[in-house]
Amino acid sequence: MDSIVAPVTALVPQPVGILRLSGANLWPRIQPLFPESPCPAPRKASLLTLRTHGQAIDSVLVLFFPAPQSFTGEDVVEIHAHGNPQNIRAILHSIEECGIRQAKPGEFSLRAYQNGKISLLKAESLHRMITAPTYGDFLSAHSSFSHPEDHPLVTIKEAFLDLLASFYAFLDYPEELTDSEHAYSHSLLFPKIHALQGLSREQLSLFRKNRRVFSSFSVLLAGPPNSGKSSLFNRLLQSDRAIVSPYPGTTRDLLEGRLSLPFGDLLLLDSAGFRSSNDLIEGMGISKAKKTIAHVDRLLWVTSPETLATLPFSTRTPSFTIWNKADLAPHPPTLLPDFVVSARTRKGLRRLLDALVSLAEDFYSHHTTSNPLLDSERQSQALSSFLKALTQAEDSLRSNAFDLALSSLEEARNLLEDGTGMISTEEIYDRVFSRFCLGK
Ligand SMILES: Nc1nc2c(ncn2[C@@H]2O[C@H](COP(=O)(O)OP(=O)(O)OP(=O)(O)O)[C@@H](O)[C@H]2O)c(=O)[nH]1
Ligand SMILES: [Mg+2]
Repeated sequence: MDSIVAPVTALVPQPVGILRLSGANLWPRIQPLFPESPCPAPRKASLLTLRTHGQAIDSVLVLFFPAPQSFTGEDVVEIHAHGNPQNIRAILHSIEECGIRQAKPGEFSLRAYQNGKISLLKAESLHRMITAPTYGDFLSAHSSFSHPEDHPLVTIKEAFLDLLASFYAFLDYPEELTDSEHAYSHSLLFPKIHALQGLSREQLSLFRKNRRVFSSFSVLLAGPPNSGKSSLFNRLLQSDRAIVSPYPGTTRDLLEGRLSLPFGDLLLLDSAGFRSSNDLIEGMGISKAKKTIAHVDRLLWVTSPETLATLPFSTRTPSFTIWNKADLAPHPPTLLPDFVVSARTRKGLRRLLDALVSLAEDFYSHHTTSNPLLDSERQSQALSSFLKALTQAEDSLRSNAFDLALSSLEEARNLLEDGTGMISTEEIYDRVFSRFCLGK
């Protein structure tokens, strides 16, 4: 396999930028970059001068993990350089000149999997650990990563193997068994099947509950045009992100901004004002805003003295009514708003923000679990198909069609093995690793 390299850290200005390399017999390949240094001692940081065509370009920390005691199972080198993105690009280029190609996303993890360093389930837990939107999700992924034996698919597989063993024993019963003994062992299979179905359904529903359009706590500003949604969006984010103008219909697309809070992000969304419009693009924005309402954790329905209106349809999304432009009229004539604010004078904004922050805190403390969960859509699909095959086996067993039951159980077994990582095809990269970030 050829040697690969990728930046592990983002290419943005920062104190340190890290490059990771993996391959067989790696040090001799990159030796030209460190002409005066011998191969660094394994797993010890060495401060070296990195040279391109003999010219010193940076002082870097180098870590060498010889095969097989490395993440990928091959020789791995990490170079910690000064994090200017231009510097990292230049070092990357010098490494490529040594005949080392840039890695594809997830290629390091793919090699770790191919070299038996991690199982497929562990690889997916690792991916979930890196991308987890909340600390609770991170802990859940971490617990699957460090205790793969507790992974829901492994627990289900154990219970399934027990069922399979009982089924084979039932099929093999000697002739001399009485009918009642036979019926007894037949009936023993059903509780096992039901327990497995319960376990699988529970995991599938937990996975669905955890799968959200917006992974962070999300708040949508919606309302009639010109009510001051974008002005509030900017004020809450303390940055001039959205265009504000006196012309109704200014905002078209959904705009996203984030407030980083100690327990997780608060995702704030600004949207197009609701009205009937003949403008194609504005209409698209309005329909996007309407669809988004169902996917957010909280709706802020913003009205103002010039644009008093109520939400034109009902929704299950909890909402606050905001009376904006209180500097023009301190009290709405009809509705009783949850918050009276003025984006212009900042009146009432602190109270609104405090309320949102406390909702976000509540969300992050309740909506996260550190219990092991399924890690990916792929696992969830495998488990759904397994459940179907299991239910088919149950039906066949009820009508004493044992051959059919056997073939459904064999199918269920294959599906579960697929889910836990016995995938036998090259599809594996496309299905699992290509979603990983670069350098992982
Ligand atoms: N007096 C007053 N004017 C405001 C206030 N908030 C916003 N405005 C003004 O109202 C106008 C519309 O503000 P926007 O923030 O663009 O309103 P919007 O709801 O985003 O409008 P659309 O994007 O068109 O739906 C601008 O001229 C703002 O300066 C406020 O609290 N008081
Ligand atoms: Mg706007």
